Amino acid sequence: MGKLVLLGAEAIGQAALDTGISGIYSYPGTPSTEITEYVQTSRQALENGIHCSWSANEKTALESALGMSYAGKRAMVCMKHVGLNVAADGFINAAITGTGGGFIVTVADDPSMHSSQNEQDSRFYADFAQLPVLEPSSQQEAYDMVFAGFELSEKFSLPVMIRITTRLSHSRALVTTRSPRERNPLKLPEDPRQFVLLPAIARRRYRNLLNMQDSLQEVAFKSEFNRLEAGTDSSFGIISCGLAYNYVQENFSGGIPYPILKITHYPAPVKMIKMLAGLTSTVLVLEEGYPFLESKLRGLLDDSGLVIKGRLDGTIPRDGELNPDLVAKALGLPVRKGPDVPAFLANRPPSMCKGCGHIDTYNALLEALSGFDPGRTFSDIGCYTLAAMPPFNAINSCVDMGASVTMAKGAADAGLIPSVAFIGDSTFTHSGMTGLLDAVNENSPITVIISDNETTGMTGGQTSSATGRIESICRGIGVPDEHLRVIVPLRKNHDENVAIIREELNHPGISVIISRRECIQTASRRLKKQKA
Ligand SMILES: Cc1ncc(C[n+]2csc(CCOP(=O)(O)OP(=O)(O)O)c2C)c(N)n1
Ligand code: SF4
Repeated sequence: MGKLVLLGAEAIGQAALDTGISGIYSYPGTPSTEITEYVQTSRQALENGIHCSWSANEKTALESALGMSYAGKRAMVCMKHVGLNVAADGFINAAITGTGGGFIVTVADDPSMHSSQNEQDSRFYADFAQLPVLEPSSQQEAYDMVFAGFELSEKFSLPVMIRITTRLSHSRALVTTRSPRERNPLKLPEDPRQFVLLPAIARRRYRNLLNMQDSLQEVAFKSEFNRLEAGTDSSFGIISCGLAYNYVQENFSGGIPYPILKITHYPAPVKMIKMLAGLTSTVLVLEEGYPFLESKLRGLLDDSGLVIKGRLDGTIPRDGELNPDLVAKALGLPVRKGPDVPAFLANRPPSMCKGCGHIDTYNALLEALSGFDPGRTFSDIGCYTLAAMPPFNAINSCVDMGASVTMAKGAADAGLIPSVAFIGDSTFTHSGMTGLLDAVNENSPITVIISDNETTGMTGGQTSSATGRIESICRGIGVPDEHLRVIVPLRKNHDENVAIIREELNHPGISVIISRRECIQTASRRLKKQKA
């Protein structure tokens, strides 16, 4: 036992180590990145040979962790919420195969989209897959839930989701840790065909999953994490999910007067919800993300005469992050005003770093495109997406990772020729490569610019899967040598780079231009390390 001050994300990383994981698999994405970074810099992980390098994307990460679980070992996969869209195929099907060693899928949601393209709520995925979810209300619970999650996973041989959100992931608290547990030995499934989802086996396994649902309900009802507190004033009741419990506590320093049902372990325990409904006539549902539970309750309790308040009736805004002030308003309490935010901390629009290679690449691209009508540059997701802003105004789409290449292809198929895809090296190996194969197979008249800064810059400079191998990957996919060009994005090369890009824009088939210069932030960290 020890005490550590940890971010929520770090508490999960430390707990994963203490519960005896053999591997953590991840693709970076805010607000989940710090879990894996914590493990990567941990002596405990190093000494125990815990696998913790970055995967190419969330799907490969999830499947690798599932393979480790198949082999009997405890494994965790971590990702941001949109990463689960990428990994969804494996996630849903892992609920049907079941697992071997404990298997936790940690997903970090980002309500209010602080650094994301949407604010989807991962609880829906777990509900869809019919899997349990643990949603911590504090850093301590985040730590404890990793232990509980592995126990639950090993008891039912099912994946368990841990859902966190930005605020919990990125805030610190004192966490009491436990003594590390032994790692599991290698152990293969007793039924050698358990993981073979041929229809006859899948049907049997799916019935098995369905048959477990009542027991999962019962376990959630008895869970140490779900609690019904009676309160003294039953004029209304509260259901708080995850972190919202913390926000309610913040509003009542002398104890919560209303009956409150704290739900941090799903499936939401129906018996407890009915018990709360028996205590009051109005229920306020506080949850981070979508009105997941609230919409379920409306179906469940519509004929009970119970008034249900929450995000669906406007008591809480339908979108955006929850906070103590919104909870205070919903409870009819005065909002306590804190000190004003100093001007130097005020929000600043994000922009690319001065001297970044993406800037030189865009400058060359914009000049090369000057003879064409605008509206033909499909971007991907990375630091280079910031070229959507002035003074560049250089890109016309950014939808999901990998979409630049395939959207450029689709637009070219429609007759928008040339179309340009602008993608970073990490995003290219995440999910741009397969789109390039489609474009190569049809020799689509698109120019793909891979702006290779040899790192995953936007999420803090994690290693990129194919550093040093982008040319050979493109060749392997079938990009012809004469249209596979490499440029160095420096001001002194501007004219030469414009000429090369222009040549390839005028080529009526597939071309790839790799624009390579190391991210200056990564370079300066590397040089500092070398000096130390
Ligand atoms: C599915 C998904 N996973 C992760 C992220 C988080 N994310 C945003 S950009 C990015 C990678 C950017 O790397 P790269 O394409 O090399 O560009 P750079 O930022 O280095 O310029 C990641 C991991 C995301 N937005 N979507
Ligand atoms: S972090 Fe690196 S890639 Fe991102 S804007 Fe700064 S220099 Fe460019």
